[in-house]
Amino acid sequence: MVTNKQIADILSKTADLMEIKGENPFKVRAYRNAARILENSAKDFSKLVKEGFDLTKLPGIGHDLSEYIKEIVNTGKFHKLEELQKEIPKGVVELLSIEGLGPKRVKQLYETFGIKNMDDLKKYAYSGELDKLPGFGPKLIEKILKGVKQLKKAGIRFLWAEVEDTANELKDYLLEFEGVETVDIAGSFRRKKESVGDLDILVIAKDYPKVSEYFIKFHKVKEVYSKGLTRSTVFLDNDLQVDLRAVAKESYGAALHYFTGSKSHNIEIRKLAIQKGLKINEYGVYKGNERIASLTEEDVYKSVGLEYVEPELRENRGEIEAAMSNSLPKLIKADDIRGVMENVITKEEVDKAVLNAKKNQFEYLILNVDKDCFLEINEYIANKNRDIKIIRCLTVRVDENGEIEAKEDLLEKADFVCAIMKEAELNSDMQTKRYIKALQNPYVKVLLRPSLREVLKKEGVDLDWDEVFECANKHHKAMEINSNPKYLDLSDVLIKKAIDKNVKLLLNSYHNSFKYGLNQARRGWCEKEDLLNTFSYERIKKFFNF
Ligand code: DGT
Ligand code: CA
Ligand code: CA
Repeated sequence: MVTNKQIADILSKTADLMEIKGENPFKVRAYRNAARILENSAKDFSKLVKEGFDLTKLPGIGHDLSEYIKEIVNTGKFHKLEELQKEIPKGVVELLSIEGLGPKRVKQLYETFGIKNMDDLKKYAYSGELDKLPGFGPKLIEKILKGVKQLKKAGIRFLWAEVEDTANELKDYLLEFEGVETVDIAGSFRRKKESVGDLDILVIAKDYPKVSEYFIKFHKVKEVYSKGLTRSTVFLDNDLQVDLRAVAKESYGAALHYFTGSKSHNIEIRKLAIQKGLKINEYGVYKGNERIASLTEEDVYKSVGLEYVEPELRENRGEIEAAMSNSLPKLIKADDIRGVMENVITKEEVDKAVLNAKKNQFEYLILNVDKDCFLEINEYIANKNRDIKIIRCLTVRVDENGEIEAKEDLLEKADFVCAIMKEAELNSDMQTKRYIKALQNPYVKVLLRPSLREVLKKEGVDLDWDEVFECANKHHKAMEINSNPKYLDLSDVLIKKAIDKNVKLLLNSYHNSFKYGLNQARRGWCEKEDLLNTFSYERIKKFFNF
């Protein structure tokens, strides 16, 4: 379902681009008004459209806009915006994110100097030529310079797994310094989000100025952006931003809660506090002038009537209601896992997977083998006892029509069969049908890389997941959580949806990377019973019927 906010964003983005292009100002204003109406309306526009309600009956929405809103609700896209995005260079649009630059000024910059991206803007801003433009005073130019400097880097995001080592190294580095008592990396990193924008580090230290001197000498620091009395910001050699904040011991819990976020979780907690006549900020929870909680996060939650919420759940996806009614999930832990699936192509990879499984003290190992090397690997497994139960899984591809591409005699040789969908350009309806057909195939037991997404790179397929998960549940089929940090497919949101529909999940590791999949599972509210990897060998056997 498209939310009002999403529709409004599309309309106001369209208005921005129309203005940059120099279209009729009255039309531009009509789009902006419509966006505002949508954003402030208590009615759910998606629902109105689906119910066939005549939108032109609402103030401020004429015939054209009504059609546009229908298009956005029904397709999730807007043709006019897509046309404008083709016409106007992407870099020009990005200039809008600089504070002080609206569409009018961006248009001036583009038309007068041909400035079409951040780099152009930076050059002109530093050269002093911008002040030739009417309305560009020294204050605005200073703002632009600041914006360019911050934004260039703030725009990039990193995979969680990509910053993991650096984050841990930094934590150890800080803990080594005399007088540093506690170090925590808060923010999205603590919430184990698949990608992070920057690192937010909190420290309790006797002498913060000395710690911050030490901090900026960390060997990966490339640039010191700011150094203040309680906060410093640096950029590392890979352009990762790191903020260091000094926190007082007595308010550490409140600060850790505040800087762990997410922002929308914090906002909901604050609302809850207000309802109880309390005030909450990064220093504590207050009743009038009296501080009633601040030392630990548990204290903070307790003071607003909630049980402790694990960081991975703090995304405002229902965790606050669940905490209120003591019905938070008992999140899965690494200890619960009795075996993972590993992808192998070569014999060396088989040996390595066995070694890792033993190191992890697993009861069994599921080897996932592509159909092209299945027979060879199968023989290799059969001819050697490895002191661990091995389950042999065959992976086959599913074509555009939902048919699997493998001969029956090969399918019979595996303990169970996984399917992966080939990419296919289909509309949402056809895609859903294709998935359902694949899931109804009696051989297929698990769907791999279900959405074919790539973190930060590619959105997953567009289809009706409710329908697909209902079908999976009905036919007893499982969905993969691919642990490769580049994929993490299913995503946290879809894992939660799958669990809500009672669909079982299977962790697939990639060179022993299952902890990333596990993080994602926790973010998706996964409990022990939801994950096949927590089943005993006998139970797995029963589930897959081999
Ligand atoms: P990121 O860095 O984009 O991956 O995401 P976060 O969640 O780490 O966000 P960041 O670094 O901007 O801020 C860290 C935390 O600080 C955030 O999760 C919640 C808190 N915070 C930041 N700004 C605000 C705010 O305006 N209001 C509230 N309530 N909390 C905020
Ligand atoms: Ca952050
Ligand atoms: Ca930050």
